[in-house]
Amino acid sequence: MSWVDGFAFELSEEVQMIREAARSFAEEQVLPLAAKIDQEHYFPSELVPKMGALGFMGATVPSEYGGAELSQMAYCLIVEELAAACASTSIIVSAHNSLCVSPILEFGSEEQKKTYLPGLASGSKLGCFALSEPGTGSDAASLTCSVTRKGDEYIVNGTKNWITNGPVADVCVLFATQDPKAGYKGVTAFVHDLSLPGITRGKKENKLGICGSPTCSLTYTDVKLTKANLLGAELKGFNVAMTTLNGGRIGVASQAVGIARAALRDALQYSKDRKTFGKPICEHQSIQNYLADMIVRVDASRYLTLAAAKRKDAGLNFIREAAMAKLFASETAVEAANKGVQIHGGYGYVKDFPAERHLRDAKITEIYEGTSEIQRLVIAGSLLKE
Ligand code: COS
Repeated sequence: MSWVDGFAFELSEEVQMIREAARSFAEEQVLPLAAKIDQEHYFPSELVPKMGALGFMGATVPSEYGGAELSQMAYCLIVEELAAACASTSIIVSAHNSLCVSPILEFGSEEQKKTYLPGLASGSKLGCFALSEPGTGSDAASLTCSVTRKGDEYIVNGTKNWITNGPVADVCVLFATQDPKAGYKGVTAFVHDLSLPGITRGKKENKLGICGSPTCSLTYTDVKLTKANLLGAELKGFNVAMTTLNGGRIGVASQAVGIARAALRDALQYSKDRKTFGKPICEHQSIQNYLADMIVRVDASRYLTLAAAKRKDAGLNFIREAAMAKLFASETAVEAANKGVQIHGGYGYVKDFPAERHLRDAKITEIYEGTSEIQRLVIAGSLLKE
């Protein structure tokens, strides 16, 4: 077993096979595209159907809806493998699965599952999640995007922000408020096609990292939805959002583990190739200290992440564990990527080497699907409740 696998958990034969398949795909088909994806802000559309065929786009979806019916643990390992090759590709998959497919699976009617899941699971359709707004991020209950019921129709007006996959998505899980004064008790969730009249996509955001994962705003102007679009019950949308984000945080934690692993992989190789003072820099103690700190945190992050996934698979409460995994893994990704740049010296600061990309890619994991500050609130809140 190599350091890349880590020591955490005995994996079933099936999960090991899935990890191997994901690793082969990531190394052979994703890694060679990673620099182009980053530098040209290139959305790797050719990878999506391939990942659909491998079961990555409907990882936990039951086979009756065209999915791969995998465990959360297997899903986490797929996201980690993809992230170790290309962080952009991993979040395209993770946002699609965790934030669009999962709430449809968990809260959707039979009709909605039949309508949306087969296309999403095959990769012929891409999903997104519209919760944040220009003035609403961490304070997720203070939505201003409004929904008004008129007979059997729901009319939506407002703007949603930071929509991962937004520029290319086909299906959206949307949150809007029926009563802004009611806070979280006014929120209703919907699932709908993005081809509906009245929806406009904003400009593609020019981001620091994960540059191949396209992000935009979505503006709704008198968009007509019906009961068929209601995801869960009216006014129960905040629960849909929070439940979805609890799961999403395990996905982001897996992405962060993958990025940290990539930073270590590249720094380790560089430290063997680069010589100073007459020997490879990996023979200097200061570099060894960095490498040791990196692997400890990578393994610990994976351990926390798979522990949260295991609890989810077992049907146990995993809110605190998911927040802990995301918090620790995302801070690990930033720290490992930063050390990776330091080990590369000047070569870490230029785009000829992937070290600087890992640092730019890592930063977002401390921000999206709940900032580190929000994760600490969730963790402390759960302690105080006990
Ligand atoms: N999982 C399930 N339910 C949750 C929850 C969680 N993690 N956090 C809160 N809830 C429930 C509470 O139990 C409560 O429901 P009941 O009244 O039925 O018990 C309800 O939600 C409101 O809880 P609370 O009053 O704590 O909500 P707040 O408005 O204070 O918000 C935080 C709580 C800050 C934790 C929440 O807004 C949050 O997670 N914000 C981050 C949002 C985010 O991740 N945005 C990124 C978007 S994706 S890029």
